[in-house]
Amino acid sequence: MPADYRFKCVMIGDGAVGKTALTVRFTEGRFEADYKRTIGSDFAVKRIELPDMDAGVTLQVWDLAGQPRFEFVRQSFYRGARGGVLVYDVTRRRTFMNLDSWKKEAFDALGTEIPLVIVANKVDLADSRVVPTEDGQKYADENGHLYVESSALTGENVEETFATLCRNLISQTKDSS
Ligand code: G3D
Ligand code: MG
Repeated sequence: MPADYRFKCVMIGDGAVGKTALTVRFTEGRFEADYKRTIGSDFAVKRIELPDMDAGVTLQVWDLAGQPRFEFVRQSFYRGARGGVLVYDVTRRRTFMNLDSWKKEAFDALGTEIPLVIVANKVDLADSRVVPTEDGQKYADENGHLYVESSALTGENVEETFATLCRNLISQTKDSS
């Protein structure tokens, strides 16, 4: 019988990089042009089957509506997270420069480091892209993170982002047991 896992992961990164779009695309299989009504404050759930690992994962994906203004909101957002999806927008270099501060916030709140997938989102906007693949890949390699290029708009690599994270979390769980 396949092994069964449950993980919580958090979507982090600057505003408007596509955290909600990726979450909705992944958990509901669709893209909405207008995200004024975002996923409230808690989480969406999605089941992922990973036949290659003989495993299935029930993944809780936590996404924040707006920026967390209060410490207690931040604490409950991060509490129990086993992995993170750290997103930037390839058309805005600032969002790439801010990756370190998001990492720090997450690791500080958790009191420990967790596996992260660095996601270069909006690759469909090829003409306005300013952060090349090499930069994102280099950042991920140097910091020991995974790296995926995605588009919530086309759906490119969205499943892969979460599957990659789950594979990593499963390996880590196996290592420590
Ligand atoms: P956030 O949750 O990180 O704040 P959102 O970001 O998911 O709300 O996305 C911010 C804006 O970027 C939205 O546009 C959304 O449609 C757009 N977006 C998200 N992902 C992609 C993508 O992969 N490609 C493109 N082209 N656009 C994307 P609006 O206009 O609704 O503000
Ligand atoms: Mg959002």
